[in-house]
Amino acid sequence: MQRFQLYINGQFEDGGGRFASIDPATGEAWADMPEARKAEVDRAVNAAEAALWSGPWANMTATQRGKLLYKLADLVAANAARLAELETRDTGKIIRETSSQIAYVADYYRYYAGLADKIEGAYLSIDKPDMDVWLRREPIGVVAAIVPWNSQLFLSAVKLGPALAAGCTVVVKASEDGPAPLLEFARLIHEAGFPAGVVNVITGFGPSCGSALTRHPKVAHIAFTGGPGTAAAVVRNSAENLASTSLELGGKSPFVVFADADLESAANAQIAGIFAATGQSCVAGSRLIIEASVKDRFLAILKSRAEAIRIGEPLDMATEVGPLCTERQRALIEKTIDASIAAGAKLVTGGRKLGDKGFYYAPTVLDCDHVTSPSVETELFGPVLSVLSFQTEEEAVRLANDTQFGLASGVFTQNLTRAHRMIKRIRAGVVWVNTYRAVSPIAPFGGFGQSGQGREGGLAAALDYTRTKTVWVRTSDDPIPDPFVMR
Ligand code: TXE
Repeated sequence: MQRFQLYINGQFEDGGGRFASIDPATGEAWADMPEARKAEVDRAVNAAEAALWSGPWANMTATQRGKLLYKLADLVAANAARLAELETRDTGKIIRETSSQIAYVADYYRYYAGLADKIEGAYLSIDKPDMDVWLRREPIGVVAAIVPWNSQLFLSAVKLGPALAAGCTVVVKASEDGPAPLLEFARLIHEAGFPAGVVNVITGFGPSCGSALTRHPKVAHIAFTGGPGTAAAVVRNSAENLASTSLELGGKSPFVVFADADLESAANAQIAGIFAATGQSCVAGSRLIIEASVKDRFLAILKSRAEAIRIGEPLDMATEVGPLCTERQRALIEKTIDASIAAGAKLVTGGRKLGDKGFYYAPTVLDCDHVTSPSVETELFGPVLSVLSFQTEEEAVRLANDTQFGLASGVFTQNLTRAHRMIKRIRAGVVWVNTYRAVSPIAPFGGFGQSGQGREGGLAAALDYTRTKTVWVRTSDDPIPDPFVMR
């Protein structure tokens, strides 16, 4: 079995325990993982705290920090194929997706490398004579970055990039499900020459490792991606250290198609929107809201596309949909689909486990019109599309917003004024019009409601990793008068 290590204070080590990582394509253990427990979390946070205040990182210019980030970006690009293979092996995300996504991760580091020396303070026109007052922007402190199993290199880059650009130090916790790519990425941090303690990469279980990290008194900010239930625990933990939090929590994103849309094009976007990453994507367009007059036509296209998808070995470049990452996830999907069918939802296609090994589930389309289906409400994080239809624009808006989540949304129409009305009325952090799933380091990303708070990506994200220090300098040489003498 391949063996991985933690990275704490510039050293690779075995951790307080070990656990086996499962290959989702076979259901069998393939790698031996290190487990960080409270002692390792303590050492990682202490190392990050020490590196923040003294030593080479604390004394580096922002431009030098940027150069290290550029070097890291180059190393990610050079090692993308190897990292992609590890992610595919450990999480089941197909190789054609991990290869392109990890190559793009390098661009996220480049974007924040360039930003490092463009984070500015401010000079204030203060209302008092003989005073210079300005704001310094300083790193917020030690950051705990916690990621789930899907896209660990990408989801850590949107935290590490801005945090390091801002001068913070970081403890990254990889998910216990599929930590291989992130643990391997630590070798690139080391090779790039980041001083010891600036980036620590650990993995372990939520109740022990995650909990110790999020309540650690030296953690100043927690950047979390995961499920809403865990996010609530993280926020409760942060009541102990008063760390600030940013939360990216997935969704149940509406994919709204009007009858005037280019249906072929919208169907391609919908297929990618729900079946890419086997549906294990926070922006999955998992609720199709289709104008009733074109519903049958659109579902016929989706059915034939879904049934033609090549399902197979995730490491095979020809595979289009792979397994789910965990049996736990597949069990949740099965249970919810059974309950939805019992409630009256109709299977258009899929709705069953595939194969006798690994965690495969067929791409599934469920017609949930006029039914209270659990599949419409629950984030399934799998290849399951629930379909609802509407007669009027008003109804489309109501259905789109009928969710506790609010991360992403898609609107397909050729009517310009309607597109603008929908953009304004949909309650979600991202609206894609006649496209879906586009992301960029330049564009902020994040949700409303149960989809979380805070934004990742873009310039503002780097500022979120800073805090201001207000500086008052008296510029007069006159002595300060005795405060107790009346004038
Ligand atoms: O995520 P968890 P799970 C949704 C999706 C999925 C559900 C549960 O619907 O079905 O969440 O997934 C760490 N303190 N998303 O259970 O538990 C954990 O070790 C601190 C949406 O796998 O949220 C892991 O590193 N940390 C989402 C990370 O939190 C704790 C992506 C995420 O795990 C902790 C993933 C604790 N008490 C799931 N408990 C998206 N936004 O894309 C666990 N963790």
